Amino acid sequence: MRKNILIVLSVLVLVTLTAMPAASIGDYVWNDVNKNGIQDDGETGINGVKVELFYGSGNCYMESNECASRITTFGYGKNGFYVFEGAPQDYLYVKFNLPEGYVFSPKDQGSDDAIDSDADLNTGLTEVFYHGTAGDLTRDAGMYRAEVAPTPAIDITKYTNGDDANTVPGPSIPVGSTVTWKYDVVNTGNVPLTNVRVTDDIIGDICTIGDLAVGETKSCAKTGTAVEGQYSNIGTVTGAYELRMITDNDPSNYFGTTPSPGTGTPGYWKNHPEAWPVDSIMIGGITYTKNQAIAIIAAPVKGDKTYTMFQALVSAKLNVIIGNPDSCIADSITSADAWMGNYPVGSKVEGSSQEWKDGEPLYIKMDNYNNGLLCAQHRD
Ligand SMILES: [Ca+2]
Ligand SMILES: [Ca+2]
Ligand SMILES: [Ca+2]
Ligand SMILES: [Ca+2]
Repeated sequence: MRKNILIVLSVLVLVTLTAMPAASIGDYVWNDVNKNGIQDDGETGINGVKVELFYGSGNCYMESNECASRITTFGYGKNGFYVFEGAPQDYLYVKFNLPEGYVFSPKDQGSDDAIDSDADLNTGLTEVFYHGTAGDLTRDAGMYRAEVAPTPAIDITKYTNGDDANTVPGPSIPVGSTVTWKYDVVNTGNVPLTNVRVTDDIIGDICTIGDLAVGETKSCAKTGTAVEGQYSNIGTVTGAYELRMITDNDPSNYFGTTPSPGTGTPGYWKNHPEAWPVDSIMIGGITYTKNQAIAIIAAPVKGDKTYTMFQALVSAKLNVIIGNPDSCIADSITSADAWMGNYPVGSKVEGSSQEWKDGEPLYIKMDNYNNGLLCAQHRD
């Protein structure tokens, strides 16, 4: 009950107020701006607060088979109003449910129960009181917005070509192509920040953002040219709240790759002598000139598998020499070289022989490699 109720009553709501049923319990939840627990002039009601009524036993007061509750609203000339009409004559208490972000005012301040707060600071419960026939509109709750401690915080996410890429190796990027680093900065605290700027441990200054409001995001970007191998850099943001400095950092990575030239088959190496990276090649411990090797590749096989193995091995070796990855084929090349050491070109190994049973798996592996089916793509 507000202390200026008489003024209100006399001016506006005489008729409605006097119509309030007897034996009502109410009636007010207010914004106690000065936090003193007293309903002062100028302090206004808070609508939308849930209020419940209980018996002293702890059982709720029932209406229509449900626990009775009210939501504070405008009524009888004021906001923050609630009333339980026709409440029972019994020992009762009221529960005020604190809205998010509010705290209760101190209870039972001063000597006038009509203008104080009655909610327990922790539970929101009034004390148990006996409710007679007269009604009781002194069951009020003061509350105010809780002060939140300033918590400056900032977050940076750094991307390489759109990839957060926090762990190595990160995306593969062809050497010489453009790399774009993006730095997203968010004010994740509850206070605005000043002097926000972004640097990079490799590139240096990235940008000056300046002021950054709570929840605001700003982005900066920088471009460069991809270099070979593993590249890692870390973006760092700094900002200030009053005299406090805050910072965050985030890495990203890429791996600069040189595109492999692609593999060729025996047919390719036979028809493109200009593409050979060497003038001679050693097969099975014997050195062949380029022309000799091409002549052997071109020669009819006539059922002699040594020619088949020779073609595949020369091609595989050339494909590795020109820069194709060899992790999948190096062992097979070594074994095929040893096989050719035992069975040189022209030694007439037949397809049905044990020798070819030993050699054929090596041949198949190299043939797949030369056709771009293993760890290197075909040159086409
Ligand atoms: Ca007050
Ligand atoms: Ca009181
Ligand atoms: Ca009161
Ligand atoms: Ca990152």
